[in-house]
Amino acid sequence: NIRVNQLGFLPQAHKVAVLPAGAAGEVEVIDAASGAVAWRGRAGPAAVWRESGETVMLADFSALTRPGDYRIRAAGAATSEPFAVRAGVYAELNRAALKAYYFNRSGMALDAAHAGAYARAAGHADTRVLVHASAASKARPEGTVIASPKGWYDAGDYNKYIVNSGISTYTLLAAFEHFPDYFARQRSAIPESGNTLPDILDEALWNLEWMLTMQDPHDGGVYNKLTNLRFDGIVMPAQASSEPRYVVQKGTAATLDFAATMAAASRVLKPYEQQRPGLPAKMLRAAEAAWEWARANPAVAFRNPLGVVTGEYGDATFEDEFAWAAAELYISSGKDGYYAAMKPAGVSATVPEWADVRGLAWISLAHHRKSLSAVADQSLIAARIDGLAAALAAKWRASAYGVAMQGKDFVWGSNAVALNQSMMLLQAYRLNGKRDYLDAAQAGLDYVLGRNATGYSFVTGFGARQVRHPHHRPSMADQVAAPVPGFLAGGPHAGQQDKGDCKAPYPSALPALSYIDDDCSYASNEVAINWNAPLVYVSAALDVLGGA
Ligand code: G3I
Ligand code: 9MR
Repeated sequence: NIRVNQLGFLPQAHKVAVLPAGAAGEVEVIDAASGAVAWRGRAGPAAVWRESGETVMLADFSALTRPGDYRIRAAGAATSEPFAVRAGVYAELNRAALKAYYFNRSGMALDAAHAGAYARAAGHADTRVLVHASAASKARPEGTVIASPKGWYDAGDYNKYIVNSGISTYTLLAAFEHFPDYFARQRSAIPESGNTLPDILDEALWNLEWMLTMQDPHDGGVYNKLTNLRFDGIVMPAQASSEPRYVVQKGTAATLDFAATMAAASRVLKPYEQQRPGLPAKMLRAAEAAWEWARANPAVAFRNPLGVVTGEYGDATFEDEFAWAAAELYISSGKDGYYAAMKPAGVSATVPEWADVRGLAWISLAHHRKSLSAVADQSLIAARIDGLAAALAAKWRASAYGVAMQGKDFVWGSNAVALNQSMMLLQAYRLNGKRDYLDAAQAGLDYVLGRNATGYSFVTGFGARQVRHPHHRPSMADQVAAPVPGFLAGGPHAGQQDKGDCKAPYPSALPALSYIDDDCSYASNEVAINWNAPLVYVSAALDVLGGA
């Protein structure tokens, strides 16, 4: 079958479809309603995509810039799903991807006015959470009751994890920091939409306020997670177990991710000081206290304590978290000591993920480069950003599928790898305007919206062949047929690490095909806040930058 981004493209975008090798080289883009030929051209040479075992050809129809609804056809293949060409083509996607965070709010009832068919009662108020034995201290012995309300559920489960909250919340803040006008207009119809803050900041605040409660005020350290001892059943939040929830062990990664996120938030919220008096300063103080704790406790790895079996987000290397926290503290506090503490010459740039956040440091430094103090090495910042983008663009250029995704990228949550690759490419495009970087970033969004080996559009509610059965407790337990919209499914996962639990068979052992649209497949079809965040970023960025 012909694979194409099922949502579509801005008029000036790079536009590519993937054709099976059996199709004719002659390709037509036709008007979806009238069938009139809008573009005619030839596909490129056939090549094998090792990741899916397919032999395919690429058709580049970028020359088609006239707005409309289209399909692609070629003899020997089924006509493609429909897609649009128009300005602002990602606005609805972006709105829904942001709204997904509202749908995953802990401790809040979702009313019909904002949630429609997905209205539900509140769950997990978390106003009486216990300090777990693993987190006990003199000031807060085991069993101490603390309040830790709000925040987003991490994913398809109902726990709240600081490590994953850090990268997710930061990515939303960065989206706003980079594209403030776009998000000043973007309305996600949340209860706070009527106030004077942009919705994306109101949404981020819901989680930031929770994160603040996860810091021990006595020493600045941050608990790894707020969790049940075991995962809740497949029930709605209000029906979840009434067993106690716990904050567990403090750790270096959680504390530094907290420091970085709070430092960034203090800066992004500064202009809104009047709406939240004292909050930006409080966040910066919290960030500095966390930093000090991590300096004194530089290698506290987190492993699930005995009896706790929920998500671990265990990470035993901390250079990247130190670098990211130092960079954010440097930018937000203006203190040169933090730049030195980052040891930037030894920090490479990589595609961000929850366990590797060094790329986020470079994103922030690059965005703020013009206002950094003299200690910052401007050419190093540019070289790191461009170096990573050049490497990704080289893979994209060499790929039979026209994507940067390759074998080792098909991890648990691979769709977010594709989008985080795009996010890094976009940083380079913003820096130096090299067109290839914009086009390679576009390919990452195309990939999750249908130009992939499964043929699915991986965002619930979007695309002609969309994911229908994500591993997401509310989507599974509510009585609504369609899943909660705006969520990105995890995507193909070569490790297939849910095989023992999920009865549905994987269709293939190949990485790019290791995906099942079945709600039992938590390793390929769960949703998660850290996967949706680059979707928010990239859809906004392409709507803004791709319009030129
Ligand atoms: O670090 C090792 C590496 O050394 C090894 O070579 C490789 C090969 O398997 O595995 C690497 O570890 C992987 C780890 O992620 C770090 O990337 C694990 O296999 C893999 O199982 C693990 O997956 C994580 C998964 O939880 C299981 O812990 C995902 O990244 C993470 O996104 C996912 O997050 C879950 C939360 O725990 C709970 N809430 C839902 C959320 C989404 O599914
Ligand atoms: O539902 C859980 C999901 O959110 C996690 O990401 C996943 C991996 O930690 O685990 C899921 O829970 C499963 C558990 O690990 C094993 N028994 C089946 C559970 C799913 O229903």
